[in-house]
Amino acid sequence: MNDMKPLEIKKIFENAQDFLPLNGTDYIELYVGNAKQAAYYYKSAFGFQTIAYSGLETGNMDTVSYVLNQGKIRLVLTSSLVADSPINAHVNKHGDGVKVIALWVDDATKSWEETTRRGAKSVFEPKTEKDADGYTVRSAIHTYGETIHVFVERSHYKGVFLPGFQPMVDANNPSPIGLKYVDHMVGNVPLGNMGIWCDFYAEVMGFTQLVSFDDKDISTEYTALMSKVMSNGNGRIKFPINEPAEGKKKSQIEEYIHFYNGAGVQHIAVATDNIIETVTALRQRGVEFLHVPEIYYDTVLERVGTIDEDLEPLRDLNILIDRDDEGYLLQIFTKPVVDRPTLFFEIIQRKGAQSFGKGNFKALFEAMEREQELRGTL
Ligand code: TYF
Ligand code: FE
Repeated sequence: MNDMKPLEIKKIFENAQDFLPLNGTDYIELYVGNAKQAAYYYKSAFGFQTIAYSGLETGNMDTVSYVLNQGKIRLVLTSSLVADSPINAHVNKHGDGVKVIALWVDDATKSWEETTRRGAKSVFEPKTEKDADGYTVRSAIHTYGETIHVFVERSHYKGVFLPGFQPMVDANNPSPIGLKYVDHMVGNVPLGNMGIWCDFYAEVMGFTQLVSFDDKDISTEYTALMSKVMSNGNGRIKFPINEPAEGKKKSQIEEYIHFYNGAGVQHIAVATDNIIETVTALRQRGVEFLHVPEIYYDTVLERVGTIDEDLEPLRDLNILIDRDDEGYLLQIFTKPVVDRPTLFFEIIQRKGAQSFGKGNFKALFEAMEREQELRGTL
């Protein structure tokens, strides 16, 4: 410590200060072809409730957005009302997909200054938006592909979402099915780009690397991939970044990159306190999940040891189990929720474990390959 140069000490001090404190995920915005119908899907299939709206009726002549909520999760579904818009271009290129991962901060101006000073490319400078319920400050930077991070400062706002949105009460709102918060969001990037984006999260956003998987951990016949998990200081934001590993046939990551036409969000993992109830409800509502063969359950308890749940409902629902030093986790993956084989959801219940289900990778990726085979994209 004593023979450290002043610059090194400054760097450590800066990191300890956490130049980008994040309170959590604020919202996830998808650009979609038909927001009204997408909202209906997330409501009826996933138990989200409509809370706010922006569109023609609110004086917005260009775009329409439905804001859905469940637990702490806010999903925004946005479509264009006009031709030749950036939203249409996005949908044309990527299909329906995640445009914005918004992060809740105390100071959106400082968040923008600190990140752009470290090399982030600005999308928009800090701007104040107001209505009768107060004001918010938002700013935004680019991340992988055409995905962006919006910093949202909302301590002076008591409205239901953001200025300009009107509350939307829907008598047909479904009851929630136990989705609580965003656990992590995964980005797929092209071969050779994982390091670039991990460095971005480290240098520009002050994140640290939690874990790293290489193709020895996660190689099946086709799906070789590399993955590194980046996390912010308080651990509320976790962004695994995947890239295809070299020398294999078409891995699921390449399939994604092909259909998404570049890097983008691959999956949104949402936490539940009761995965058996949540997945039962999702299946009843028609959500489709990847299927892992029954044989997985013959040996799983030998691998993970004793768990609180009965194995039978987990087997019936096809929920996967993994254990690490800190505890265990239960997880399951939906099939793609959009037309292209791109975006999907993970439902996860953590019982101590803070890892990502490494013990399930082989079974999971083989299940994904069977789907690829059906699509003829393997
Ligand atoms: O987020 C994770 O790391 C786990 C496992 O293409 C995983 O959910 C990793 C890569 C992938 C799909 C799932
Ligand atoms: Fe995941």
